[in-house]
Amino acid sequence: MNAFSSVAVAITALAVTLPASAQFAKPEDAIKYRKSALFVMQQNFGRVAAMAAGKAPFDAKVAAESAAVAEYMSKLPWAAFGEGTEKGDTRAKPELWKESAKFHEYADKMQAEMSKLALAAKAGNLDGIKTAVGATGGACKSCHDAYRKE
Ligand code: ASC
Repeated sequence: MNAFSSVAVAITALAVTLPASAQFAKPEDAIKYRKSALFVMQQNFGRVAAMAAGKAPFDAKVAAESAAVAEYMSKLPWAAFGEGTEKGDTRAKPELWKESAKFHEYADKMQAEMSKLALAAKAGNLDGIKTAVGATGGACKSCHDAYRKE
């Protein structure tokens, strides 16, 4: 590996691990952070989902931008589900902290589906967007069914 690629790898590692190592001053801040990230993600996903469902006119540029934002936001909530953040203004079930590996599998699955959606939207492919919206929504739902209180 040459000097340039080691620096590139180091920068990439930093960019990838930064959110995961995020620290919060208070548990309330972590809860607010993850809910905020999920809210911004949902608003952007929802805009694309409405187009996929024919409830909003298809605008390829808006879909691509919204899906890109949703994809980025999908990376952020997980660092804020640390120990000590299970109590407070949250609908997360306590099981989430006991089944951390399973929870992170759901989170990874959702991110993977959201990335496919961002790709389809970037390509301006409405059929691809429809498929990816279905898969992404399904990933959201299965985790909610497991770990979110009503
Ligand atoms: C959304 C949203 C969810 C998912 C889920 C899909 O827009 O807020 O929780 O999609 O409803 O089934």
